[in-house]
Amino acid sequence: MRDAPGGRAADVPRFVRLESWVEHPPAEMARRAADFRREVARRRTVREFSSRPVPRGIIEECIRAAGTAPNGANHQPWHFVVVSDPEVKARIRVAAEEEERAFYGGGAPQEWLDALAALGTDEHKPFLETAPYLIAIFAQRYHLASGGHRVKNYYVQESVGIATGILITGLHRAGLATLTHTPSPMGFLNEILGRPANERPFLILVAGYPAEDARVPRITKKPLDEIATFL
Ligand code: IYR
Repeated sequence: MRDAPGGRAADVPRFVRLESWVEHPPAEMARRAADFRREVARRRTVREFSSRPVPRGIIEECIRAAGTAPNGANHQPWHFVVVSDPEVKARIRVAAEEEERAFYGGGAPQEWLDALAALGTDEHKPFLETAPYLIAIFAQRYHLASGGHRVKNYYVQESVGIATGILITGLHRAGLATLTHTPSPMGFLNEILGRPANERPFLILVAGYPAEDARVPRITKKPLDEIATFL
């Protein structure tokens, strides 16, 4: 039997009933929205990690959740490489710190460095070795169809960004801290992790427990009336 587009067998119906939908009464919706807001508002980006191990199943489950993200044409243009091997983490640290030395040592415009001053970041990235997991997220600009020809992906940055947001939120909800780390350029990740040319590194998500004495910058989030307009 020939497969229809999307891997669907030709005699399988194109649409199915929306069976997964769950409706909540308005009061319950309000409670759930507020609970969620409180839960995500507790999330802080952490830069000091503990080396305490984390069961791999938690990471797997959160990546499964990320893989449900809405995305362009349902091509699911992402790949997650989960690194726990200390040798691979060490190689990533060496390569990332090399880029960061160039960035902080004169590559970045002064305006950018001034903007980062409040976060206290510098070229030293020990968390790349300390944290139990580095999740390298790749965005697939195109993929190869079964015949070997290139098929373009759509809204790749948006799709991978949304999936990454779900991943971060899932890890937080499970009880893990994360850090979005973006050394620039990140081409070294393709080489170290053996990823193909159609994949661009999107970011490294560092995941684990915070160090016991972890500190975070004193920052605030904008209030609703600054970030939203209701017409
Ligand atoms: N990639 C660098 C610099 C950096 C840039 C931004 I924008 C940040 O919000 C934080 C850091 C680093 O990781 O230090």
